[in-house]
Amino acid sequence: MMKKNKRWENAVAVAGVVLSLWGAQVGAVSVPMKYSAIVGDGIAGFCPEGFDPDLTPSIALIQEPKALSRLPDEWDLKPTFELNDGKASASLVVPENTSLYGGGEVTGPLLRNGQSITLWNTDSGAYSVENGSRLYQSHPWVLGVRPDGTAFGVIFDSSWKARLTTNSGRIDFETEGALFRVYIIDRESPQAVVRGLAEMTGRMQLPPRWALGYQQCRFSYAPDSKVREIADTFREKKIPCDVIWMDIDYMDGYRIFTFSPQGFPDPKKLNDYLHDLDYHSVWMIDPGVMVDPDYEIYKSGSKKDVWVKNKDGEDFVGFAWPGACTFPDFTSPEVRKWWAGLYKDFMAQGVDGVWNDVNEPAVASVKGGSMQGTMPDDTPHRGGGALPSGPHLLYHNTYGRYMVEATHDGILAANPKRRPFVLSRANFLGGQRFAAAWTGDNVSSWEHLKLSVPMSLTFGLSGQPFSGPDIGGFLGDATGELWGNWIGFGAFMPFARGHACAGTNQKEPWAFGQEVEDAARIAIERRYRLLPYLYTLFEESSRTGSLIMRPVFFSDPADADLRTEEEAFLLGDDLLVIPSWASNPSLPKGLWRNLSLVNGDDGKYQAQLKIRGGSIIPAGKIIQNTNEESLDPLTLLVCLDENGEAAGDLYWDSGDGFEYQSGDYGRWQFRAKQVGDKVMVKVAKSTGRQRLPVRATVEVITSDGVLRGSGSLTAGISVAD
Ligand code: MIG
Repeated sequence: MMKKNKRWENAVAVAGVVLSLWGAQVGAVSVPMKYSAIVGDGIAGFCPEGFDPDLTPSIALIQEPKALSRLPDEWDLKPTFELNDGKASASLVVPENTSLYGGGEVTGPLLRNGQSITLWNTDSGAYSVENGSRLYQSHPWVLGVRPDGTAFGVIFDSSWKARLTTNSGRIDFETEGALFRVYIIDRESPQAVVRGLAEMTGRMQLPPRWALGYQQCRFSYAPDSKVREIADTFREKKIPCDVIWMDIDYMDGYRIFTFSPQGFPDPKKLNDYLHDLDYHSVWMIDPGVMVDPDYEIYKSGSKKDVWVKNKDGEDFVGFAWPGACTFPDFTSPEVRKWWAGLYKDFMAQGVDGVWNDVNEPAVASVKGGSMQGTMPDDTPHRGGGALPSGPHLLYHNTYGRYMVEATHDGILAANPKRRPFVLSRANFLGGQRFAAAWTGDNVSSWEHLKLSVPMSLTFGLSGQPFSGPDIGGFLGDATGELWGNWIGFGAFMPFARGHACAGTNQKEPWAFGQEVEDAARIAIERRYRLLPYLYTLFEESSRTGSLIMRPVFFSDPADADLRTEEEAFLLGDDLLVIPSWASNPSLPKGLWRNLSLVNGDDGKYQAQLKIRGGSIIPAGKIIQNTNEESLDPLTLLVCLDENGEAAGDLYWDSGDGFEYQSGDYGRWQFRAKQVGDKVMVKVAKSTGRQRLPVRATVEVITSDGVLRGSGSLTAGISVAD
């Protein structure tokens, strides 16, 4: 079970100061390449002499790559390796005028040239919007786009604490640990490189459709009557909403997997209430387990010996919400199994999804101290399975990632016929396979509102397509002006949840008066009308690794003017979102037409939407939640290109479960063509067992208005000009 490995102790020393694996070397020593090879389509692997997988296991990759062929002579992107006082680093010289992106969860600009960040998952509330703030997740990955629009990406396959510097002309990845391997993807476009990253590190799984709806959270809605009141109010006010979130105050003294006897005496009943109103519920679980000899989870974990130990071999005890806590050592497969098993009874209360928080892990070392700290660097982790034992300095950045793998496995085992939904604050490159991401404790400020666009874009460019901010801002009071403007574009982000910290003002859509309430309703209705398009994008992402929210430069990677655009963004390829506050967005060339989805969606808070010439966007009707029938009627929004043609796709299935994997889905390709003064729209191709709804409406968006027609798509719908 437990993989015996003494060598990590050397690695601690590497990480420390004194010893070096390389003898008494001091200063920088270059390390020769041991081998390099093509390991995939346009993907090369590089391994330095002296690399040892027991010191730097590969964690980001879904499997050990296989050498397929020799590296061709014309392959020009080759990293060099170095040891500096025993600490490994890699550098890559990149072509002049390359635009650099990625690095995972970062503040600062979308374009990463001239930026440097430390990869060390950190609880960092009210983080600075300037580059350099430490955040909750680590992605040792850089995307480069050359002037001609061709692109490459670099995976630094190490989870050791590291510094990633993306200067124009040169990328440096300096770790505090042992040697590691590097993978470089070199392909024709940034889109193809991002798909390559997914081939290497895995894809987001298709979420249940309810997770695409609008979601409402607060730290905390408590007691349960407050939760019911919030749920009732959305329905009364006819503001669409799918999910209500339970933050830590539902617990009994912050003991995970328990419910407060006063505030939440009957969680099953509360979940039933929510389900009856067509909501789903997500409940928080933190990693820290209260040291309490009478507490079942603590007793069970102690009996199974699951806790992280300090270097003297005693249970590591740190302070978190419940006070003194022990922490599961998620590097061990046995511990993950134990953790997964805890979800059976929990999910049986009618819980639909799980939110794993403070899993950097955020640990205060002294009672009452701040939560900024974590475990000491030399805290040992036991590993097991494919993982060697190793120090916290190696495993810190993956604590949340192994936690959410176990959570995911647990909720899937508890409800094998439903798709798991997990949201995690901490994670690591590749962790998109197990959990969605939100951008942590932002602030109700204009700076944070603006930052949320490049943050989510960068998440996507780093392999995590399913992300979003706390809409409206978490910390501090929000004004109606801010909240209205935030929901105006936040409604188009992959993960759309409003949240607020304890002690701040109420931040529900109706908390700021009628004008903002009406604006919020319209913004959220627009999201729900786009559900067929959004779901199609999620399905494509789960299959190919493509992005949902995309940077504007994806529309033309060779257009230098678009490389820094971080106000406007794309949803898929066909919809451009220009937030109300965008001051001077660089927009793609070509034909884009204004798109209206809901009456009154041209108000001051609303993002401007534009549909791409040549595209067909499938839309549904306004619904209050995703349990409702969306596709009857289906609306095809058509914008013809210069040749009078357009095309688009729709994917649809039951919205949960796995039947879609055995053919219970529908995928349709639509084509539109102008013939004389008529536009003919029809299904060009379909696969899967599901049938299209009988009724469909076509809206052709032209320079002088919208032309409408309806009928059956299988027969074809003709719209007269
Ligand atoms: O120490 O659970 O980022 O979303 O509301 C703070 C309470 C703990 C941090 C999360 C935030 C959540 C809060 N949590």
